[in-house]
Amino acid sequence: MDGRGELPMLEVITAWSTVGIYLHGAHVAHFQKRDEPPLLFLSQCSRFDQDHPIRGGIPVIFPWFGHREGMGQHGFARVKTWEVKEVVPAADGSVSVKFCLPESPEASSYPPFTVDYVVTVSDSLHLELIVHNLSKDEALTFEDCLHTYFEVGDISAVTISGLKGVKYLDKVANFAERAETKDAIAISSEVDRVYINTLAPVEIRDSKLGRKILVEKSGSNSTVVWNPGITKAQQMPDFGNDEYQRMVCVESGNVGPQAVKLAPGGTSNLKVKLSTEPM
Ligand code: TA6
Repeated sequence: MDGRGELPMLEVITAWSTVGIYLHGAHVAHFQKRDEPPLLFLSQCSRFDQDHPIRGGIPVIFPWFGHREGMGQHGFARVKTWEVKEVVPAADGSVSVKFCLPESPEASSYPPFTVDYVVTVSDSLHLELIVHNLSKDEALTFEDCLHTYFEVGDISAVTISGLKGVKYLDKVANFAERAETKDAIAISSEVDRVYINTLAPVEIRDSKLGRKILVEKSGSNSTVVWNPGITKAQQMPDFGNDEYQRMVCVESGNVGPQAVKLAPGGTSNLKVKLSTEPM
């Protein structure tokens, strides 16, 4: 079906939930369980065109995270039109959709690889990013991240737990290295942190919406926590000035010092499970 901006979108409806996935970036833009608010934040100001990433939902970041001189931010996968390989309804009522990243000129500086992405929808959302190094003799080094934007009732009534004691690079303080001291992280200004060497599940407690969001992962050593705050929000053309109050990103990947080095013929699997519970 046509989504916003006439970008092709796949809608999957299960007994528990509805999901909307754009082929543009294999971008999950919407996931909602029955009788619950949407899980994912999607900006009212997002662009929906071939040249720009969608603001919100779950951007697929590959093969680099962050800024790269002359190459833009957060890799090219999020602005490519992915192919749908298969849609598989399972006996338990869940549905899996498998996408693959088409070959692209931007990949020419890397050893040959394939990237598949499997989205499984049920009463929770399962995501798997599978990178395979086709080379027989060259290692493939890359960063990957599922850059999830969560919808929250009010950012000032949200806490994030599961990262206590974990070291992080604080982008707001010029990547200064720090250690998390809080059991429950509260957000009252711009936060942009790359937590390193952590496999831990993260829980987002949203007392305004009365729900807990659980982010479980494997094949990921980094967790990124981001909220632009008011000033950055005003500087972003595809983000509403007050939308920072209704979202928080908790991202799962392998970024910065934790880039993946994949041996010839090797495969990496970044898996994330997103689920909710009432508080
Ligand atoms: O993941 C956090 C971050 O790297 C922030 O620094 C901020 O730039 C955000 O991603 C959004 O990046 P984008 O390129 O989508 O504007």
